[in-house]
Amino acid sequence: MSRFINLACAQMGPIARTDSRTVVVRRQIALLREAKSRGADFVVFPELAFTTFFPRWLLSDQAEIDSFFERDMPGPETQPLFDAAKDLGIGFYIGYAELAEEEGHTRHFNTAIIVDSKGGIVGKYRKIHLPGHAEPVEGRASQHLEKRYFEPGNLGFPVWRTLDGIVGMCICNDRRWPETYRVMALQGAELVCVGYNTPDDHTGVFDFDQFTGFHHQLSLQAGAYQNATWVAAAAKSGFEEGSNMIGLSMIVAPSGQIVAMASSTGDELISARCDLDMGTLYKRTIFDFARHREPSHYGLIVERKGAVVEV
Ligand code: CDV
Repeated sequence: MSRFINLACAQMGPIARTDSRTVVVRRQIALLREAKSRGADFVVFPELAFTTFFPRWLLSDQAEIDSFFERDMPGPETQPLFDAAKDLGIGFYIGYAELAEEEGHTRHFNTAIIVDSKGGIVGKYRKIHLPGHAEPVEGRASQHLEKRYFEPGNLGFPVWRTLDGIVGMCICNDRRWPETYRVMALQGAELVCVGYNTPDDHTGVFDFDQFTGFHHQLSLQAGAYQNATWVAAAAKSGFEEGSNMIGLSMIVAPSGQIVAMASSTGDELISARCDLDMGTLYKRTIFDFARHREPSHYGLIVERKGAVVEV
């Protein structure tokens, strides 16, 4: 059995602080058009794709902070992206900073959505694993203040029936955590979409930072293989406002193999013809969760070793 989709990742080069959303959306539409010319059904855009990666700065003026957030999706400046996708008949995943009025107060989330080929929002995910700090770390040349600007997502890791398959979402740092993929895989995920912004000095410790590209690849390839799912990952990359952001956007098969990878750190489209049924093979054999997983035993093993982990 085969269920092919033509999948693309639209890596985006740097976005300057002064770039308007109109300018950014124009670049995204150019990438969508290229995707169409390659026959793509679906395009994955990066995390926080409409603005520069503002959590690198310590900002205290709430109005300035909120200027990086979207109150409506689509809004007046982002609507042209939805219109273009609908005209081209292509669906997409995109990340943005979401300002929501919920439970009687204003809330800030790092969010991603799936939009179908008719321009309708199919699903929303809010980033759960927020890296970095709420306050600047003394002595660090660069900061990562996501914990200051966002609260952890409150929507879990759902999956959606779309693209003739089962699709899930995560955002950037989520891709390093095994539970991200496993929670979606337990719901049958066949494709996990991820947008990211990864500076090449994200720990501030060279011994770790020198492996930034490797750890990114390792996380995606292990996540795909161990969960029998395709993974499509799109970077915001290049030298953005003083920060070097890795590229390496890639599409990984359920075998763990990279089937497409970006070679630049600018706007670049990568694509691959992906058989969603490839994961089915793994799900029926080595990763048949129902037959081989032993969750009722995991707790016993942890207890016997005297670990402090509660399961
Ligand atoms: N935007 C991110 O979540 N970035 C993190 C860095 C800061 C560690 C990442 O995991 O790539």
